[in-house]
Amino acid sequence: MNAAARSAPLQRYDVARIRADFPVLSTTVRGKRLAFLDTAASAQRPLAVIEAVDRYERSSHANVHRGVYQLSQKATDAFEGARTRVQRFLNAASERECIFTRGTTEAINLVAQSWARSRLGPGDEILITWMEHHANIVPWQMVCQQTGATLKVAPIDRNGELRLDAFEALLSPRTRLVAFTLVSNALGTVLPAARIIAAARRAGALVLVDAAQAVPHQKVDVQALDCDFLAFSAHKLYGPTGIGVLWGREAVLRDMPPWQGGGDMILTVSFECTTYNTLPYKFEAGTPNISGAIGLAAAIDYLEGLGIERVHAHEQALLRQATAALTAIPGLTIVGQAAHKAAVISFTLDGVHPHDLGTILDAEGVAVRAGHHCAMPVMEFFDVAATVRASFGCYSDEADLAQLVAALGHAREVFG
Ligand code: 7TS
Repeated sequence: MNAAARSAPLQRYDVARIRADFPVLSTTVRGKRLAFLDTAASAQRPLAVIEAVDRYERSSHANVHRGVYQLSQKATDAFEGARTRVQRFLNAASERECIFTRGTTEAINLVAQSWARSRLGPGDEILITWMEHHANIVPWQMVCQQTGATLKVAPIDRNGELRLDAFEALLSPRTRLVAFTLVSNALGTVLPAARIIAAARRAGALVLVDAAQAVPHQKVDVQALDCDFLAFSAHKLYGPTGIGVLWGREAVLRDMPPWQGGGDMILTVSFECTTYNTLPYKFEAGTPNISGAIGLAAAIDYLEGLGIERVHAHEQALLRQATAALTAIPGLTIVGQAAHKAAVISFTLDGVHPHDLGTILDAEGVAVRAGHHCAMPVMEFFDVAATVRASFGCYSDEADLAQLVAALGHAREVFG
């Protein structure tokens, strides 16, 4: 085979072949083809992930870090191999910086309860944006109550963009932490991370990046970003539920107290004095989600095998088509019109409650999310109770979009 022929399959994004990797996509819903447009809530899993977990469960399971016997060593190698895979995925300086958590939510709570709770007090400020998922709001509210620190919120505009001028004006020497989402789950907005982080640094604040909606769509490099913490969940990245990652800069993590006590996070325990384990184990109390970590590593392999840039280009093409098609529907309003968006479209349809619309779409085999998307302040800002949200992934195709548009036409007929 010559070089051109070898590289040929890489040139073409074969969405039909990719769809075949996801067993659920060939199932039907109420006798209709499934148009799965809720990837932002949780992505479907490819066979590569399902089989990696299955292989582990069948042949390699034992508790990790404890056994002297071969099976336990095999499980430990697989688990720690998954950590190394995460380290390369994020371009982290070391595996010690990659902590397994239950997901993004737990990762952010870890930073709130370990870093923030042990350091902040009255007069200190945490700055977030109006676009955050509840997971990047509530843990900060809780720690502000515990410490007397203050939560500040940078406003957005009618397009769903962060108002950078207002954000920068809210920064001051009192700002100890800036926590923001790289991509809004409710609006699709891609935030200007470089500018936000540079401004936070000038103010002397640490930076936490919520990358839950970013890692499936764009290359995320923690060293290039120059942040201090970054969180994501495997299940939005074509991996299993119940597993995610907190990446933290080693020098910062080293000085943080543990937040949960138990097995694995200790070196020695006596009733007089307990000493804590080194990184990353200091933050991983109890038996971890071993099969989840293995599934996550397989999901990273899968996505990188497709090429994140190529997935991104495919999703952006679909987003452009979807934006044009939905804009043409009378009475439909797209909520969130930022210049840079990930493959998420939130919308409302005049005269139809989003929940009713979601139910009608479901009857047509179209799976979308209807609700506040755990971003109630965003709904309040746009003065809507809820939206319908269609979101795309590597396997989404034009047939999904056509099915959505046809179902929306049907909904308009039903509601006159
Ligand atoms: N941050 C963002 C930006 C999110 O989109 C989500 C989940 C989370 C944090 C929390 O992630 P978890 O895995 O810990 O739950 N977002 C959504 C969503 O948009 N629909 O369902 C879950």
